[in-house]
Amino acid sequence: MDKMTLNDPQAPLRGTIAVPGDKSISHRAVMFGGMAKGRTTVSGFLPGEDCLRTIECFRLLGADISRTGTDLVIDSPGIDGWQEPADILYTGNSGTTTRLMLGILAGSRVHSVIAGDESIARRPMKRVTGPLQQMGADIRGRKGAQYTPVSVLGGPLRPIDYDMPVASAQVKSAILFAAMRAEGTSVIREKEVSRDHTERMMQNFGMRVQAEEGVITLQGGQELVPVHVDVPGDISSAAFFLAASALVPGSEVVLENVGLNPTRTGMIDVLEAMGTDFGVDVSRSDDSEIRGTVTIRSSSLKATEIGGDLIPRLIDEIPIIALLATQAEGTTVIRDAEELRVKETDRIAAVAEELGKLGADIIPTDDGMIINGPTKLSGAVLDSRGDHRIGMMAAVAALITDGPVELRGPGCIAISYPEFFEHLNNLRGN
Ligand code: SPQ
Repeated sequence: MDKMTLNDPQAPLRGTIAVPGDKSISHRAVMFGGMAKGRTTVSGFLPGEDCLRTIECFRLLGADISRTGTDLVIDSPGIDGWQEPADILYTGNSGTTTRLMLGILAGSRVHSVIAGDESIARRPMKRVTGPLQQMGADIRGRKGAQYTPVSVLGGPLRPIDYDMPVASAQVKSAILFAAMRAEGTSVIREKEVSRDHTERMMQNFGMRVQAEEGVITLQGGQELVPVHVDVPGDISSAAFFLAASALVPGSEVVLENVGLNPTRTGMIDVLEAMGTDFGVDVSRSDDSEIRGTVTIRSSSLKATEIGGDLIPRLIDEIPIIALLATQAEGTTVIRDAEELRVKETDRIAAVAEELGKLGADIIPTDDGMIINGPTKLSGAVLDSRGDHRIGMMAAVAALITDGPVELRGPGCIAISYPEFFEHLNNLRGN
């Protein structure tokens, strides 16, 4: 499916959906299960393309992984029992798989080569390979291991004391995985706290890790004890329906099982600042990941300012927040978000150009954008640019245009949300 036409704008969204599993947590569940010796089980796994790539990598390393829908059973010989992969570890479009695997493989006993698609080949890897090399990792790759393909010869590692130059959970997690295998204590300092699913899952798998005010301390050489992981729904996927329901008059949507980890809930803060009509009901906080139900109704919106330590808490939601801002009264300013330029696409350029085709008034800046609203949006031909979040932003934008939108390249949405169009149709009564 390389294009589709999105018709019938303005039809309200009504009903309840269970949000699919969190992508970040699904990757990590497979990674921890693949490293731990014995049987790990997972429920609520996201069978999106990126997470399926992670499963394939661990199969090549010798883990036996069976999947029934969103349930996984992982039987692993443990990291010290892995086999040398007979093929390249292909990570597709997944930055999380690529970067976290580098940290895991650095302290393993196998030689491997990692490569992904043309988007991954453009994304910066030195932010991970640099600190891993400081730990003694034998990593080589294109342009001094700045870009994939990268080869990793696993071996003994030194601990590290590292000040993170960028707020990135992928960099932090890759270093933490390597630090698990190093002899001694590693310390990582974050300027702004990024998502902490790796630290939480380390504790679930029986490890001791200290994380306080952006300083993470980990003693290497600890054993992982396999457990059951119940993955909550992905707030980054929920974000598209939160926005759709806020935008289309007459809508009321209930989103169940939404992960509400405080390092991920920046979107909720923005919905509040913009004056949307929503409620959050925490249903479970008895395990390490909080989850709950979010109900949201169509609302009039006001502009807001987004920057600083809020950015890592909503980095993947900025495209859909930008769409909300086009319908808000006033000028919304997004700053400190230069990381958007090195995602699956340059998301600052993609948002400004694609929404601009509909008539939105968005001025891109080096580290964000300035959005003047409200503006009337008209139908046009939009391109996902192979980026799932841009594709979903375009599909939600099509709900409020005054004519049909043709979306080129909708297939990439399956990277993080395979049931997106099914859920959208259900909520619109189709
Ligand atoms: O895996 P990938 O492609 O990097 O996914 C994205 C996304 O939009 O789904 C980013 F493009 O999410 C990242 C997120 O931006 C997932 C992630 C994680 O699971 O650790 C952390 C964030 O990236 P970063 O670079 O800030 O660490």
